[in-house]
Amino acid sequence: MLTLHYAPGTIAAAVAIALNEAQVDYDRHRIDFAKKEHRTAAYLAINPKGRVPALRTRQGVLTETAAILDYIAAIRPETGLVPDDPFEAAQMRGAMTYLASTMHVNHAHGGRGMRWADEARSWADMKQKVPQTMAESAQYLEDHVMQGPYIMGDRFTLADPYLFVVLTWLPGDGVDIGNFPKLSAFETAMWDRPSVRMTLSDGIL
Ligand SMILES: N[C@@H](CCC(=O)N[C@@H](CS)C(=O)NCC(=O)O)C(=O)O
Repeated sequence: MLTLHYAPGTIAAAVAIALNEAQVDYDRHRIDFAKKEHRTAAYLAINPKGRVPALRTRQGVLTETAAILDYIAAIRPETGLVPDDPFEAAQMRGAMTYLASTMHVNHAHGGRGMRWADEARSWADMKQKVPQTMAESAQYLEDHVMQGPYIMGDRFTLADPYLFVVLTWLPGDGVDIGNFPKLSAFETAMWDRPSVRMTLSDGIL
């Protein structure tokens, strides 16, 4: 049985949605950020980076959202969560890599400034920039990535739960998703998916 280590509202929700989409049963282990459970020796033994998600498998622990999503698609190939065409599969992974390396990092500048600087005034400066960088990322996705209705057009892929969770952060980051019609329609449609509803009722979103 797989075990997902998650904290509510984090990018771990993308993994939960993908597991639900693929109909993979899994155990849920909540990590309480408020109690700094992610910094305890017990959790650092699971993920030395002190982050979520982490997915325990029979072979060991996987970390990094994009890699975990790829694993889920690989153990359930029949769900078709990765496009068959190599070019399209790479386009999908390009979107996921952008979310991981750029947009998630923009978001983290709002509350995790201590990763990059020691002075409180530097954290405040980084936080102030978040509405701009998140809006710029959303505009890039709207104009160049989102084919609609899903990222890869009609086909639901691994990149969709990833993007969806990042979009749920926009209001808190001071960005109005209404300025991005394709992303907005996508987010609305995603809330109706049973996989998303289950993730919400499980308290993971
Ligand atoms: N590159 C990692 C980033 C994971 C990450 O930063 N997760 C955040 C929650 S969204 C976290 O665990 N933050 C805790 C911390 O920074 O202390 C991934 O994509 O899985």
